[in-house]
Amino acid sequence: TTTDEFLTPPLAEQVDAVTRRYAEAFGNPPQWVVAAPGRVNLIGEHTDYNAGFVFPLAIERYTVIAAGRPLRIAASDAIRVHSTLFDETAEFSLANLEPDRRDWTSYLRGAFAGCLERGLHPGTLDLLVDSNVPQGGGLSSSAALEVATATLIEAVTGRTLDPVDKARLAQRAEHVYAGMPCGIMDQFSSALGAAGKLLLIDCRTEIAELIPLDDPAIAVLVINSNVKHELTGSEYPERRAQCEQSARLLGVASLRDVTPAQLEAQRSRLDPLLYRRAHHVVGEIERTTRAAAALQAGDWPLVGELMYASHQSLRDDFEVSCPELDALVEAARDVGEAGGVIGARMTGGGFGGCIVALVRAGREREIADRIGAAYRARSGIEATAFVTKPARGAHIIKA
Ligand code: GAF
Repeated sequence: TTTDEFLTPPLAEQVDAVTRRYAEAFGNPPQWVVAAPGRVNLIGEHTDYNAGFVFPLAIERYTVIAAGRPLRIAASDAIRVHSTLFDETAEFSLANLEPDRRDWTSYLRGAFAGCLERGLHPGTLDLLVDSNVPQGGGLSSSAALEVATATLIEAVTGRTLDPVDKARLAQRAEHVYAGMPCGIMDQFSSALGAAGKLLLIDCRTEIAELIPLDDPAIAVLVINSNVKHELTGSEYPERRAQCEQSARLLGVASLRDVTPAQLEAQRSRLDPLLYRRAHHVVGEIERTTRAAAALQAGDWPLVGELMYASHQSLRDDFEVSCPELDALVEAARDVGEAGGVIGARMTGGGFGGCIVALVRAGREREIADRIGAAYRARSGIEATAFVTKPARGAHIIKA
């Protein structure tokens, strides 16, 4: 496997680089610097918009934004933003935050709009945005950008948003400005992530239980298939609609309200396709709470089994996997417990992106290499991999 910065560079280094680049781009040092992470989901996929449980962690990969007041004469509501990713500078006005889905500044504009609605008025700013969250890899680079923007506005205005409300604001930006009807998991993880902790989020109450993942013998390995099938755009809303329709036919507010036994008893109310969709969701919600309990008990074989079962269900019942993700998970399974792999599954929305594997610490590189070699032989594609610990959520670095 090509190890793409297998060990993530410390956030402090990224912040130094961003601070220097801000000064180069805008002529003075930044006044404010903030960071918000991406996330990887250990288990609980396509359950968030069904009011179910998810079990993600924020990762040590951050979107960092540096900001200051413009040196030049600028309109009082002008926002100028430079992206290190696109090496591009764009400008927009706080007086006109209409959604334009083709524009990369949409995520920022959506977060600005949400903050203005809540009475946070930052005024004119120069921004420099940098990120080492892989783009398009299903690791919530867009949520990191939305949450980082809202955090920056908190820093500038000296106001604090309730972190769950900040996640909702960022989720709404995704809905309205990116046209993606996502659940709350990604923005919640970025806003509320905690070092050394997984978040068992109850998406109905929007309350998270922090569960330690600090066993030094266990590591989280993320492997990127480096493919992204352009299906997510149409398939995600379709899956969401199918879940809602299933809930209606079963006479409940959401699939969270159905147990596996109830689903079996009422199977005849759903056509075979809707049954499979509901079967995934109802089973996945149960797997997620079981995995959280197993992880706390240190029952690693059970955690692994539940991860593989989750993948299979996403592949066969929910149909959001793809041959590349299946190949990576199979390769992980072939390495197996004897080779140090506890469990693996696709993570995020699907149709490409990453798998997450829980592995024995100290063997991460060897495992990534073996999985990468098998994947290359099968697909001809180079995977990229990195290890991460559960990371701290969005925070202000300089104010
Ligand atoms: C995407 C969405 F943004 C999340 O809300 C979640 O539904 C996930 O897919 C699937 O679990 O990341």
